[in-house]
Amino acid sequence: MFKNAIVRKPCPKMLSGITSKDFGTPDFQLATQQHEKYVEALKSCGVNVKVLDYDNRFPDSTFVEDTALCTPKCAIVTNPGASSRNGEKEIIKESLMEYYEIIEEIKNPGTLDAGDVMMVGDHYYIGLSDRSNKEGVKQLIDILEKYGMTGSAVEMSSMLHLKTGLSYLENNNLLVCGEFIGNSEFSKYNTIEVSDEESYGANSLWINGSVLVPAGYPKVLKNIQQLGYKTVELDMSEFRKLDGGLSCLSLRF
Ligand code: CIR
Repeated sequence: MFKNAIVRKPCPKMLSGITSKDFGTPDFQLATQQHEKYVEALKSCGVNVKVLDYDNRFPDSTFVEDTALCTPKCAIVTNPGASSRNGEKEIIKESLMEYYEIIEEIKNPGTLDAGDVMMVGDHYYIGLSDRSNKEGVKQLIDILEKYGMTGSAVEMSSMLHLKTGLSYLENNNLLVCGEFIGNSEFSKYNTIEVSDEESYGANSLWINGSVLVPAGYPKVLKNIQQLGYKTVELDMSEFRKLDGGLSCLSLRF
């Protein structure tokens, strides 16, 4: 169960955030409204939400998930792999100090975005993406083992982050999309395949028994509901324009 979440409001500068898509420029006002609804949804799942002010120095800083991994034993501040985002690690560290006595850090030459990290109990799958390199993954595994947890690297080739195409919904249920379909590392789970046309829905978010699902992906929604979860649909259009999904907008612990 998650007790806490940390989010950061989107900033006006988000218009120049990183994107690989051609979905247009985000509308800052609309993004702010969508973010408020996201916070409400987290609260409705019983989580205390700390809402951090926006920081216009970092266009992508609303995607807090990438900047830290929050485990039950310690927080690990990452070393974000995109240069325009790297400084976000300093500003998240201050906030984590309110919650954690132990804060570890991924250090150069290791890079890591925690969007590449998927938690399954006390095991963490870590994607080797363009943002997270071998050294960063190794450092993270070493830190996890120091505190009695485990980690394993997952090879990947095309997706931005591991959780762009994988979401663990607890109870052995795993949403799987694109390059991860058929990957034997995940064969022990009850895998629910997400088609390419609904791929954005593969980043759905389990919170305390409910699942937040991006609006507009009816097959994903139906499949999740058939597993017995209560669902909350959220419009994510403005964050999608910057390759950001539901999980990217919060740290949960
Ligand atoms: C980026 O490219 O870093 C941002 N525009 C999107 C980050 C999305 N984060 C995530 O998937 N965890």
